[in-house]
Amino acid sequence: MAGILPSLLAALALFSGPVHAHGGLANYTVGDTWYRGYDPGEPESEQLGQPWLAQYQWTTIDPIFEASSPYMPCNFPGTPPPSNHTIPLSAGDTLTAIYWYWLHPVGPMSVWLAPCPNSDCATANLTTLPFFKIWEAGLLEGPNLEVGVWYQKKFQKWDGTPAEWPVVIPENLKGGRYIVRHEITSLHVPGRPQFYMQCAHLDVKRKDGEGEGVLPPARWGRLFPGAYEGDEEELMIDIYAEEYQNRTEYTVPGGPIWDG
Ligand SMILES: [Cu+2]
Repeated sequence: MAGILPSLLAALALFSGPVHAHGGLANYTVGDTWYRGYDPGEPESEQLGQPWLAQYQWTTIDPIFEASSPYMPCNFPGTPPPSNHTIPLSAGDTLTAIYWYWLHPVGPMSVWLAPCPNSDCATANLTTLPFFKIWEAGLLEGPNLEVGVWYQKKFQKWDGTPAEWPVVIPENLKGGRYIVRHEITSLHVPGRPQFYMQCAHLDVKRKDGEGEGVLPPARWGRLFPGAYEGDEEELMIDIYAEEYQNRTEYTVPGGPIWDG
């Protein structure tokens, strides 16, 4: 933990202001247990393959700008950890994603899961693997898109404490290995959405006596790229435009959530 905050601060200091300062998912917690993520500010050789690393590699805090990017699934370069490097938890548990100094206030956030074929997450082809959305949040309250309270704004912390994003893994989810994908989309630059995503391996157990659980029907599956057209209004919207000054509703793109 100790090394993560200073390196992120150093990275942020290279940029001129909030508009150009980015970030990402640094750690995960389940209960009191912390799972370190990949740190783009630290040497790759000290991280890839380490037994503690269950997150996919991301080498820059910069966003991906193209919804059609082949790195939309799990960021760039998206190098997977070994399949047996996982964050273990039970269906119904809360997985919390931790960020430091998340600076952007506007845009949707979502969490996705993909079951790993044959439990082998690391060899899965990320761009043909269907993900289903289990959580989403957009604009929580008005007065409009620009200055209203988005979940993204509520989530950010300016005092150096961790920004926590807790999400319940659906209680009825089938046990097994999954790729979990957290995405923050920032919309503060009109017509140029910024996609920030990180992935990790989950090993989902069933609670005693709760049965085998289920997967959502195939129609819930979305591909990355593919889940977004890239030109839909929800991504291209100019939050500062006169025509949206009374708008208090926002639809998170990518289809409905499945919560079991
Ligand atoms: Cu940024």
